[in-house]
Amino acid sequence: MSDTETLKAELLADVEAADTLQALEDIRVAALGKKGAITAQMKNLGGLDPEARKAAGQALNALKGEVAQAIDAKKTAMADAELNAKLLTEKIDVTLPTRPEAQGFVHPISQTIDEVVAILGEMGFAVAEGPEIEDDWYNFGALNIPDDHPARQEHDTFYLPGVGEKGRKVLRTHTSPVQIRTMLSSKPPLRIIAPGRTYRCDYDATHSPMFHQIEGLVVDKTTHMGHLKGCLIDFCRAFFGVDDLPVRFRPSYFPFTEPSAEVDIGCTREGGEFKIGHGDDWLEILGSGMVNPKVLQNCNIDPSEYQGFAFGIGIERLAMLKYGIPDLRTFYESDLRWLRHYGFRALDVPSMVGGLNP
Ligand code: 2NL
Repeated sequence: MSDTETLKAELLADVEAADTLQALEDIRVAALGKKGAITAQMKNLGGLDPEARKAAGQALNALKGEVAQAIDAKKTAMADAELNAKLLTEKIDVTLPTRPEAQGFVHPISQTIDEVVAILGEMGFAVAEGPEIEDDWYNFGALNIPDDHPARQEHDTFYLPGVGEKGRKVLRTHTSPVQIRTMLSSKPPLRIIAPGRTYRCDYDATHSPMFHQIEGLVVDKTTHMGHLKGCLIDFCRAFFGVDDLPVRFRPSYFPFTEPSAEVDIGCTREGGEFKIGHGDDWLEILGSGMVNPKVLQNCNIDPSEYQGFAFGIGIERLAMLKYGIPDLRTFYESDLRWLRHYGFRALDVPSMVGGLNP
């Protein structure tokens, strides 16, 4: 056997016999390191004649490769053996809770819309949607809001450049145009709610230029004021989670309803303390009325055959009252600490099953 072959046999036997990563590393250094056996033989090549040097050089290079490969293979085998041993002894406890992960929060506006939709959905209302950029007629004209009504003034409504088929373009100031569009596109009986963003040119402690509303509309042949009252009393009691919540209907005026009523709930304001649910004071929470026959007519519904009731609810106000949020402006500041405090876990899905206020 040549020197190279002897060295190869020795090194491969050493690798085979090694039983720790450190032993393998020692072999690598002893063979391929600066002062290693193969390196030493490489250095001797200079003394050989060219023919012999070429053959010996090739053999040494091949040996280097084989030894390095044998060490790698052994390393992999050792890692596999270690893993197999671990798998045999370790068990995974699938009953352990998962590790906590950063989770987002549902914004109180979204939560409140979901709760209102859950209550009214249970009563049989279907959700309807429509564009936030509207034509003047869907937002004002169809609703019997006269041309000189203060709401139409430039300083109350965001007008956009351009004119649609039905008048100037506006950012809708309420979600009523969704109901107008639904009345025009489908036949009564109707029972719909329209939640969404609305816009008015107004900004102070209690007004934001963008805010949220839910409006409701029922149209049928026998719909009357008693339905309006029953529906809204049930809604207020379910939303605030107070079974005997006092609810009061106070005469009011809207161009799109006749008669109109504002709805108040019982509360107390004593010694700086404010509480919903009982007491001798009242708090306004929504507006309502029987749909003005002119509005039905504008939507091609015959008012001698059909009647309807409608209502409008401001979401921000409901959320502030129910969840004790003192400042309207904080809703839109995107402050994550605020959201962590006032927000809801994604799995707190509002539903009437088991009540909204567990
Ligand atoms: C309020 C008042 C209200 C309506 C909205 C309505 C919609 C159609 C026809 C008739 Cl399509 N009425 N909506 C009716 C009464 C009151 O909102 O104070 N909202 C915060």
